[in-house]
Amino acid sequence: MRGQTEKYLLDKIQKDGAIHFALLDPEECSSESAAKTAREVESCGTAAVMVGGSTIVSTQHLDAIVKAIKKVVNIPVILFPNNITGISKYADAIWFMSLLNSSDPYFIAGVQVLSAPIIRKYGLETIPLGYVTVGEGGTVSVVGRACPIPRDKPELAVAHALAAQYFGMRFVYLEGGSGVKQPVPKAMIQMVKSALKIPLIVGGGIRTAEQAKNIVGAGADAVVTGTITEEKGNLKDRIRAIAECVKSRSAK
Ligand code: 1GP
Repeated sequence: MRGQTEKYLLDKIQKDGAIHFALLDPEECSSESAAKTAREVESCGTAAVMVGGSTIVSTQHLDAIVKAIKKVVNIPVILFPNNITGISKYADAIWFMSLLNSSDPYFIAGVQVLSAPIIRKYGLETIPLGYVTVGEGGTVSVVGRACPIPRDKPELAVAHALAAQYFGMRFVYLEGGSGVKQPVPKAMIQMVKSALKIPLIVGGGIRTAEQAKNIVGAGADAVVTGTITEEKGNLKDRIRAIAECVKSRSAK
């Protein structure tokens, strides 16, 4: 049962070759700045806004941010929750995600069990996602008690991604970690993509159009950028360049 947002994402991947997601961390923005950024990224061709972060945030603040974004954009707002506090009834959908390389059952299935009745109550669309951290792994690996896949062990990333697919998850996300120095390696993306039949999302440490081009060239169906939306400078130009590179899949 695919919902409207998931169908939109799949159609867009089909039509554009690959898509860009802008990730907003509720802890790093106000409702006003989130709405402004969302409007800017939408005008640059970004497919959807993801809202979430690795550390604690108040659900009240999250609600205010999602509502403010929804008021000004037409693209979907998809929750990217770190915990049960990452759920807002005002979003279009939620990545129903399991951190597959966590050593803590809470992050693999526990928080999902706690969240399920709330998600049902809110009528949120769920998009099942296998989430795997790689390399430096970032804050998410510490918080989620994950053992990140070493950069030179692509076969382990393939094993995790295949497990996600065999579980019936409909997307896989290879996460380098927010703000890391190096994005997920090209060879790992290539190997995972060639084994998978479901769309592959890659994020973490992507700051330039050139990097985004390499990532989609290696086979990613979607690229996530977060940190650059928090930086000073011309966001529109940077996001437009990334979104255009992603769309053209010119490096493939
Ligand atoms: C983090 O993959 C995302 O969950 C985005 O990473 O902040 O480095 O863009 P950046």
